[in-house]
Amino acid sequence: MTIDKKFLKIFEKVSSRAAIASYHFVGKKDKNAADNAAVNSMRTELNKINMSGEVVIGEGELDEAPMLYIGEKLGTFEGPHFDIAVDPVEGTNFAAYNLPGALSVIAIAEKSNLMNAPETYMNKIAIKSNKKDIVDLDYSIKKNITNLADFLNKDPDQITACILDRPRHKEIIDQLKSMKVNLKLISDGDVSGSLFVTETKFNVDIFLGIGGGPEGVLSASALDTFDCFFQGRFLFETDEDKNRAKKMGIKNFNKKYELNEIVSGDSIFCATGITSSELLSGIKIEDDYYLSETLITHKSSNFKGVVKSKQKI
Ligand code: VTB
Repeated sequence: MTIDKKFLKIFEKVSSRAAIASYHFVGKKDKNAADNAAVNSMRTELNKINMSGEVVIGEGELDEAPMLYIGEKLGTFEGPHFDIAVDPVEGTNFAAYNLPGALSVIAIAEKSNLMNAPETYMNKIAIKSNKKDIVDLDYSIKKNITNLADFLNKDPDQITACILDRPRHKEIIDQLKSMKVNLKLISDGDVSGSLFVTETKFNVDIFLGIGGGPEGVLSASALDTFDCFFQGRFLFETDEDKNRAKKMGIKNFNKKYELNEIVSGDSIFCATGITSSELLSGIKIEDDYYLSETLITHKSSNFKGVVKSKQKI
């Protein structure tokens, strides 16, 4: 089974309308308002679609009663069954402070093909080649960089690594520095961090480090059509984390997930720029229209491209 191509346009609309909704709060120093607007819009648009959708990555779990909670059913219930992962505003700080890189993100897979992930941290690693054994979460930083440099026919000082700028990454960053690897430190937004490995023009050879688990599932979906390598391992720190994970069907807390264990079968991924970045232009207004740019991928048709859209204000 594959996901019909007609859904590309349909989900592009969901993503771009959420970005437009959030755009109204860009620079207003209110992360929650920017997020709520996008969440509301995504939910309304998703409920119009002829599908039986279920949120597997969303704004939280049922007991927290958010909209787009994990397990929420969406759509008209007429049409294909989909798993849905959303991050209505990836980089809420970016939106609130009008900084580059805020995105509205949605990923779709056929029912039971997208990982239901708890809201814990995930250790991640991604490169452009889908060849195994070049990099691995179980290798040392030194081995990963040396292998990658050999594979790319470069020296380590010609490699660029993207990583969230966090104190927890001090050791990794120190090791990268000692190998003279170039760093691209990001303050938020590790879905974008992963997407930087997809094209040489972004000049990032490897994305690594610990970020959100839900963002890890979205990153794997983002890379699915690009034939990239992605691995993730959840970090369960508390018993509560472990209990939540158990409820979601996770038995081995130390398991390393390969990209195709996180997302399998056919998939669609859409990310629309809210504020501009190297990846995508943000929302703009021209005459009476909102202009948006959405990165869309579709695994079965091997479609990947940035689609511009124009919607009447
Ligand atoms: C990342 C990043 C997000 O949170 O997952 C990060 O993608 C991880 O959490 O944009 P910490 O901030 O606790 O490190 C964000 O930066 C914000 O949700």
